[in-house]
Amino acid sequence: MEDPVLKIPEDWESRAPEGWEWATLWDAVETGDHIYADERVQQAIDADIDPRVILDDGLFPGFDLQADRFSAQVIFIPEMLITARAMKAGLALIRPLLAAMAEKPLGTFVMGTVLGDMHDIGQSIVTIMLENAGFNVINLGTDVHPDKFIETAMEEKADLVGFSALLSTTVYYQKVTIDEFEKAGHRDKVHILIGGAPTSPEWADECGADGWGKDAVEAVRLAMKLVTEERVAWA
Ligand code: B12
Repeated sequence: MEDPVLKIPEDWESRAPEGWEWATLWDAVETGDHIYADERVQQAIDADIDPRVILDDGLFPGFDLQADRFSAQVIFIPEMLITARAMKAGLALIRPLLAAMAEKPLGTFVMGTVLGDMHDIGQSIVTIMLENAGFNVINLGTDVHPDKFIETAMEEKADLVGFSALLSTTVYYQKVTIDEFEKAGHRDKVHILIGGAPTSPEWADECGADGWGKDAVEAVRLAMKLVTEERVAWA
């Protein structure tokens, strides 16, 4: 199988101070060196580089390279896991900065990856972007049971909930979780968004979600629109 190549973002040189280099961070994410990834992201923050640029130009190239290799079965779970760990080290530093840029609380969003699914990079990025847009996000992590989504939505009087799924075997739990909200009598109290690579607008309709986001930008756009739409209030 052909080995995928590093995709360098367009205009990346002009989005960082002169003389700045990203190649060592690309290598660190690619090889899973989370200690260096953490150090280099901190240096980028200290150099006043916009956190969104750090994400796109600094972290994604090495991650995408490995993700393509994983899909092409050039690398396997252990290598992908250490790359994900390095990516998450960088995300953890960026998250509070983007959240601090938010202007006002727009609403409460409960986010998680559905039951049986351990993929969390995509939903973490959606979380970061929602926080940056002004949402208070409670992220329940991965492998989240429908009851946990319902319990948290109730406790937090959530405006929106989001279910991420990356496996064709776990997208089914997006529907199960929506059905559970219905059975519990809470479906009309929250707007429900779904996302993840194997999902689609058609699936969102079929499983009874209020919207589907192909990426974090779309997720934010939808959340901002839906939060203004009427719902039954939590008791
Ligand atoms: C990283 C990864 C892993 C890592 C996960 C680490 C982690 N902490 O997340 C590890 C190594 C653990 C892993 C394990 C497995 N994986 Co995996 N994995 C991937 C990989 C390479 C990248 C996924 C990713 O992070 N993408 C990057 C993010 C940014 O994109 P995203 O998740 O799509 O999210 C964006 C949008 O979808 C959207 N979005 C996401 N969530 C939400 C939620 C809402 C509400 C909204 C609105 C939007 C939204 O916005 C996000 C940001 O833009 C993909 C292949 C690929 N290239 O995508 C395979 C892939 C998903 N895995 C796959 C498989 C098969 C597995 C395993 C079953 C492998 C195995 N044999 O055990 C296990 C399953 C474990 C489990 N039970 O979950 C398959 C799934 C095939 C399928 N259709 O079912 C894929 C497609 C690879 C492949 N081609 O074979 N995996």
